[in-house]
Amino acid sequence: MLDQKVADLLNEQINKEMYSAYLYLDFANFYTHKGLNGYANWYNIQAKEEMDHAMGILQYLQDNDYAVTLSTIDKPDKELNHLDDPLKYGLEHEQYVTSLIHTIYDAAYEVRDYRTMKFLDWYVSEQGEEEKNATDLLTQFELFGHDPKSLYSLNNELTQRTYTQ
Ligand code: OFO
Repeated sequence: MLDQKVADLLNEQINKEMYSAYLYLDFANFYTHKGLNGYANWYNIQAKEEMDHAMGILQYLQDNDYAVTLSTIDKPDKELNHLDDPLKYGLEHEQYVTSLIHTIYDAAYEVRDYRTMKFLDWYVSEQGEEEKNATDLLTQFELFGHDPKSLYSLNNELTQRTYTQ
């Protein structure tokens, strides 16, 4: 039986991961309209990964006999004007999600819920990777993105990303 507080936090996290997917779809949509299909591809795949994260938590709660409740997903509220806006917001968002995962981990640790801590280990590592990817995307854009030829190459590189579940 999962601790109520830990389980409730995990349940809320499903919504946060779904929101992340929605936010990244919004970023992909922005880049599609700007003609940058590589950046759009990157964020479309990112959105799918976020859905996977949500489904992983949903499954974990179901496997532990918790009655999941789904709630409204907020509208993505970032105003996107400049080409690097999604990159900046994306990094901020990943840092925020890392703090959410750590809060759940803390709650699990407090009640010695080793099963949930082990389950969350994957999410802790994943957040490390996601923050690194978001930082790299932003750094590369800041270094090269203001020159059209370099932006063309950066965008092309990002078309190569494929989705693996
Ligand atoms: Fe779910 O990893 Fe990003 O937010």
